[in-house]
Amino acid sequence: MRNLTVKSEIINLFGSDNIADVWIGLSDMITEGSWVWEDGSTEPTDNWAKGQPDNESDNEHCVQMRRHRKFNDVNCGKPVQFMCETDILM
Ligand SMILES: [Ca+2]
Ligand SMILES: [Ca+2]
Repeated sequence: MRNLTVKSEIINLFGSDNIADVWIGLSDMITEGSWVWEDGSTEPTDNWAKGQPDNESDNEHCVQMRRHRKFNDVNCGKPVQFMCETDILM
């Protein structure tokens, strides 16, 4: 995610009430509590669902977006939908 504007647009696009549980490419696998996007950026997010991230059972290091565009850390092995980032060629 290259900037907050793009990130917000993606969240708005995928965060409808009809789409839930989508991987967003954010994790704290390297250092617990230090959230890093797939592109290596560390832009903070305030989209956490209430009580999240909770690192339940000390085993939640990947972030999914739930309904209403709220984020939750979950086990990285959980099978959910995902989104990809790509450059636009013009
Ligand atoms: Ca974690
Ligand atoms: Ca959680």
